[in-house]
Amino acid sequence: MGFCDDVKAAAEHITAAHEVTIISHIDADGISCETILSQAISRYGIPVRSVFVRQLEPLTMPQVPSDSSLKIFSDLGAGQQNLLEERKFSKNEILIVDHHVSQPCPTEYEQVNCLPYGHTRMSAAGICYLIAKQLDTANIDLAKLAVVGNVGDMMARETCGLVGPARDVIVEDGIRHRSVEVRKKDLNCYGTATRPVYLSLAYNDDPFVKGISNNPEGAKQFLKRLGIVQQAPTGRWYVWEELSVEDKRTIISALAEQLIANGDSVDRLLAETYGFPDEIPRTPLRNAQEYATLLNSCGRWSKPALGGAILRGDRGTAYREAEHMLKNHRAIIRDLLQFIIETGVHELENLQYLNVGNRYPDTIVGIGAGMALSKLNSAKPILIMCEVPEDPNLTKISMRTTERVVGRGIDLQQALNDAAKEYGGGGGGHKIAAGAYIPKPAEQEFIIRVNKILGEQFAAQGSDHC
Ligand SMILES: [Mn+2]
Repeated sequence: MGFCDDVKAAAEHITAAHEVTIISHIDADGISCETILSQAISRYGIPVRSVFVRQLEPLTMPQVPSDSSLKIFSDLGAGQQNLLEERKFSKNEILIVDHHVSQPCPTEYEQVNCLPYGHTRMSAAGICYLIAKQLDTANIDLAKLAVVGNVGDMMARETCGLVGPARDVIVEDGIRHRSVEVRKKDLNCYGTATRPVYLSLAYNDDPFVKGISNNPEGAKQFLKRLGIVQQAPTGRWYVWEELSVEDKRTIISALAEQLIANGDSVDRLLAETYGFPDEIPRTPLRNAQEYATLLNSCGRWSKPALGGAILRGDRGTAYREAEHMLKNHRAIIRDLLQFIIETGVHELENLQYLNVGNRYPDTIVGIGAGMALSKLNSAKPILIMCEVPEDPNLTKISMRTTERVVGRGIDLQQALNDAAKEYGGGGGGHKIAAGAYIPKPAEQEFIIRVNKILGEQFAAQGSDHC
């Protein structure tokens, strides 16, 4: 059986159901999964309802109903099949659509997972889309949502663009449907639809351009020297997507020259990016990255269904509420960032760490850690601890690092997973960003353990890191 056979089998499983419950994750990928599946299934004429969980764990399992519906787990489930078994779910009432590592389980639940087939750069929303297309080729309008989910899960990050089936099938479908626009060799930069150009450049540190990254005034002067008109006659700042092709080219060439002059690599300067021409200009809905941030902020503030409403096309109340939430999300992250910088981190040989206690919601601590990294010693991964509101005995760990450090052999997912296991906790994520839950009393020992594992990873690669 190949991956396509699994997709077909999943579609057949769905069409045989009289009712479906979708259990999905609350991040951009999970929210996209839920909307894609629920749209495709209800279009097929099967009643469907959805439940969002921040993680599938004993605490959240009661949200999964015990009824006769087919329960589809999307963007989660592969690694938690033991929980399904404990609940005594039978094989035919479960379908798992996931892209995380699967856990062996005596009951062989039906699963569509791209990982065993070597598709490591496709998110769960990508698989959901393939199933939706199998149900009806008219579901091609959902390709755009799958692009948002994939980009939201950082599937385009390391390779500066989507690759594999996410690119060859999903993006191509989006282009054909005219709802996705591919910009080859675009600037690899965030905020191209909403931020003044100089801020987009200044907030970008991948690649890090001396004098521009982390330096808004430097970025503004850089553009001025190039003769770029940065403001409209009204005083409003132009965003990247509004600039002419010539202006964009001028800026990209000058950035390349700057990198080369500093002896830095230009490898990550350009990326393939995905725009949505049917959305209103200068809104976060105009490109996959910013759209995903909007969805993530909905999820992180416990309103995943609001993100779903936007994916379904609500540009009225839901969109206004989400925009408001995004603003709030950013303000709190800025505050967290400030807190991290002001408080300072403790440095060990291979990592730097900080405990923020209960000051910030555990759902945003990882983002703050990632942003703080560029203002700290980015050669050392950062580890942030915080309290878990639902369980005072647990500590949530979030770790972030950079592409450069990943290139030196660091795998945070592996490090946290290995260390957390020793304390009866669990971890997950990616090489560049990972998280784990551990018992609170083990905090200090745990950090020392992670520091040691990271040292081994650096050594295995033979790199002299810091
Ligand atoms: Mn995912």
